[in-house]
Amino acid sequence: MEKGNQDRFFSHNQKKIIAELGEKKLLEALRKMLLIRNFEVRGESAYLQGKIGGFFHSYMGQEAIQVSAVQVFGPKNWWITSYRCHALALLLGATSDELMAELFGRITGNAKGRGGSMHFYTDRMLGGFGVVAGQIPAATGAAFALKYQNIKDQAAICFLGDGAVAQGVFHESLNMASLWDLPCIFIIENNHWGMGTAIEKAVCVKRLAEDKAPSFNIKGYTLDGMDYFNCYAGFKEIYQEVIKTSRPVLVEAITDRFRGHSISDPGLYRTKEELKETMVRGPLILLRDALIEAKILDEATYKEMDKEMREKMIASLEYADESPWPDPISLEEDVFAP
Ligand SMILES: Cc1ncc(C[n+]2csc(CCOP(=O)(O)OP(=O)(O)O)c2C)c(N)n1
Repeated sequence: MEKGNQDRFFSHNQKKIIAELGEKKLLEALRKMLLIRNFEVRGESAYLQGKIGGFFHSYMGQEAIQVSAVQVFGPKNWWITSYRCHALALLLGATSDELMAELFGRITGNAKGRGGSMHFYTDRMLGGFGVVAGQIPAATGAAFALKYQNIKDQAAICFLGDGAVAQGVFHESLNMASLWDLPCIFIIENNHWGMGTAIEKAVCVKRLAEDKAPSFNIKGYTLDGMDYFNCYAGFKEIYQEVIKTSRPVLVEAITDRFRGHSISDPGLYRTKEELKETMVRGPLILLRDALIEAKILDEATYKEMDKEMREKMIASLEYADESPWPDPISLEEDVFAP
């Protein structure tokens, strides 16, 4: 499949970013990626053992985007994403214990075991959304609230999949955000597939941000979503601009998911070779190799970091497994119905 758009990537200077960030922050970024990767791997295996029910959408392969975004923008903004929400919750301070317990449906879970995989949240994350594109107007509302309250050093950051771009509410929200000068950063994580539908069959333009943005009179950017450094550089410029101008922007981060749409998707619409090709250029490998080359990391330290995260996740699995189930008597609590 033609991936296109590479010629449009934001230009960045990796050496400059390495010097600017320094060893501590770079290793922290790698650690966060390993945290996410290990959470997904362990969650997936628990699912396959029948410990987890419902949906499970893995973020594996897309880690560079949200890791760099949270690092650049800082947690103190409004954040929102789709059902593919495990990583963002981890990055915004939810513990792997509470998230794993949520997947297990336990009372100690992030949403008391009621939400499951698609509905993680934190005090700054307005949720994972199960309805495709449902988070876009909510993010626009959060940006409106910032403007209304005259809060000038924050933005609303909205992640969405490429499949959400064809929804009407995407267009209504971006039109309104532009008309009203709302500080909203809309980030399309283009992993090329909406379930089993290729993006080329769903959206009529090639560059999702750069082709669409002019119709809303806003700026559009294309980032290499596999490359932490490219995302970091792009997000840095974008954030400064949004805070300065209070104008929305549209970003496309081109990436790949390493798993099917959800855990029950065998992914028959793409070949094993295609997947292998994309996995050798995965975000973890790219960042690991760059840090090794810069002499910030060695292979042994990387393995140690990975092991540390694996053990953390095994402890979270035990925590979840030993946690009590919600009492059925509480079933109607926190349910809002007219
Ligand atoms: C309004 C709506 N229509 C259809 C669905 C079923 N559905 C769930 S995920 C999905 C694909 C979305 O793909 P994309 O936006 O690219 O996100 P990705 O899963 O790739 O992260 C669809 C069609 C839904 N949840 N909501």
